[in-house]
Amino acid sequence: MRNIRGTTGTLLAAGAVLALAAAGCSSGSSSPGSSGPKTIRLITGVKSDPFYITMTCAAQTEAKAKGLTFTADGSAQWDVSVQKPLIDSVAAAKPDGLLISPVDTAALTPSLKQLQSSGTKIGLVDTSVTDPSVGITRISSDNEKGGHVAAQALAKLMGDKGSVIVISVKPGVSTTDARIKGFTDEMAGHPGIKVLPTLYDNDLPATAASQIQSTLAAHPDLGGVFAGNTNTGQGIATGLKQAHKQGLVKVAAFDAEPDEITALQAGTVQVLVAQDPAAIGTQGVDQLAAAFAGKPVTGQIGTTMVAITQQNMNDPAVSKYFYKGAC
Ligand code: T6T
Repeated sequence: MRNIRGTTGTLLAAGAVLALAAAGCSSGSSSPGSSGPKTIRLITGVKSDPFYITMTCAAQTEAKAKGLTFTADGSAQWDVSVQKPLIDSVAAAKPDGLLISPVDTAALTPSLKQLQSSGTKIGLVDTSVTDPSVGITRISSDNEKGGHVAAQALAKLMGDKGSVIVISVKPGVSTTDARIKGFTDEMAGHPGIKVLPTLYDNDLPATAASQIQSTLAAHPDLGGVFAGNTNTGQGIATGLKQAHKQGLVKVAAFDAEPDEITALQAGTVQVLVAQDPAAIGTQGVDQLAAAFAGKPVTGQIGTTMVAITQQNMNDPAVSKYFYKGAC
């Protein structure tokens, strides 16, 4: 197992039982700073995404342990027009704290700044925004480092030759943009490998499946693919099987949700760069709780990643990083 430690890599077990409703039994405070139990709201990138489900489980568990009222929600898909109304509805509730995975590095910033100026403390979990004035804490994997690791693994699997392509979600997502940067920077050191232009699938597996098949048709020497996240990894695995190229074209994918684990077991995917969404969720709650108590807050927290292969996936120290599709 290779632990890819972040700036302050923290190893925490994944969360337990999921309930996307409020955790606390008492009502939250009516507005930031008022008396009574503090209220934290969580808005994830995509509600059904196992990465965010695992993060929500852990945040819920930590909030309950600290006596905080906790409610989680998330977008139905990776889209600013879907996530912005969620932010607006949270603003109306005036919670003491908001943990959010913004689906864009800039488009949601005005709404978040307005919420912050009304007294809600904001923690950016997983993704972030470009404006440094937003949020009292930013917690995520070292995504650029993860991109480097994926490229190193893929180059080795490809025998340092042939073409490779990156397929990811959409431009303007802080995490996947960083992964692409790390990957392409690393590949620049492998002159025998040609990096094709990056494709974006809008987080739709079916799009990724068709993109990989059209890439195969146009580039017979395609030897490797880097999938920027779970849905992309799923789609690429499907597309390679449909083209009967599974195992022949090597795949490194970010994340470790159930379908990706199945693809790893089947040999359709060779490397998964798993994150620790549970630690991100737990740390998010801890930092807001510290702020509520007037204690020091850590502005930037990097969480652990693990490179998973068929060789180490049955090690409990590795399999504990598998994401939950339903807690
Ligand atoms: O890869 C994770 C997350 O880190 C990223 O920001 C968006 O996609 C995922 O949620 C996986 O689908």
